[in-house]
Amino acid sequence: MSDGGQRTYGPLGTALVIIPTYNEAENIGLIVGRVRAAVPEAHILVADDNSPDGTGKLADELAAGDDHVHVLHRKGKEGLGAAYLAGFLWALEQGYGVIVEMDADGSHQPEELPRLLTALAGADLVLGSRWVPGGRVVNWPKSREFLSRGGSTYSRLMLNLPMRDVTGGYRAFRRETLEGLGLDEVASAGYCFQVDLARRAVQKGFRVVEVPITFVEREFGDSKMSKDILVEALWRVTQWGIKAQASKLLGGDKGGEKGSDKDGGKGGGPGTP
Ligand SMILES: Nc1nc2c(ncn2[C@@H]2O[C@H](COP(=O)(O)OP(=O)(O)O)[C@@H](O)[C@H]2O)c(=O)[nH]1
Ligand SMILES: [Mg+2]
Repeated sequence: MSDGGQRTYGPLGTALVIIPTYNEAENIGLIVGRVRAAVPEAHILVADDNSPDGTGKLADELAAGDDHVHVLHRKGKEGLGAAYLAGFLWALEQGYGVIVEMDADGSHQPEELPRLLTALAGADLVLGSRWVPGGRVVNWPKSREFLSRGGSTYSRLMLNLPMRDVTGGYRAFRRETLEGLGLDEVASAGYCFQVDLARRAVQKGFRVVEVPITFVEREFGDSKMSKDILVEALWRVTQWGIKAQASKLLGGDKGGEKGSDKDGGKGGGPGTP
């Protein structure tokens, strides 16, 4: 696809912000407008799972009026992970240098994206983090905060990860990082997709940096969090943890899987313990 050399913008190349959507009709116009205003040079890919509320059609209308906006229509609801994987492949094919994950509902504020992109100059993967000093959540029920903090702590301990926010979904990757994660082996469908990518990045020795963000609970539409998604996450994280421990005991590599080809996980960066 030609767009007048935009793909070579900046030292890392043009950024593509991938926004997965399922029934986000009230949010899609707002979020696309905010991204376009906050980071005008970036492109956007809306990855819609054939939302019954017409989000995909609204995204098409936005794309028709703006050559920085693209839409990936998927057949049906297959989970956040599957939508991101399809978006990542599209991004790599199109030659983007930086790939960003962002929710559609305004929880990840586009106005904070320049800080994530700046941090990527010294990192392979930047995590927008709620659980480092300076990070916070706004309007989240205590129960949801407890679940999220618990999920991160459990993942950190089970998988021996250095980062504080393991489950967050506001992230910036260099394309080389995505190329090195082994995406074709990722099976996680729901939110444990984020844990899966984080552990892979650490195993492969990529430099992971956490940048504090303010996560704002959605005003419009409904959360897609469900019991199935939680069960998948708990099950997979536990399995990965047990496998990693077993292979350590049996004298396997540090990360517990093949592919630890670089020199171990480097947390580091702002706020990382
Ligand atoms: N394409 C796609 N997007 C999804 C799916 N599930 C959730 N999303 C999107 O992923 C983002 C995060 O979901 P959300 O419901 O806000 O989760 P929460 O913030 O954890 O409550 C939103 O942009 C959703 O529309 C899915 O199955 N397919
Ligand atoms: Mg949300």
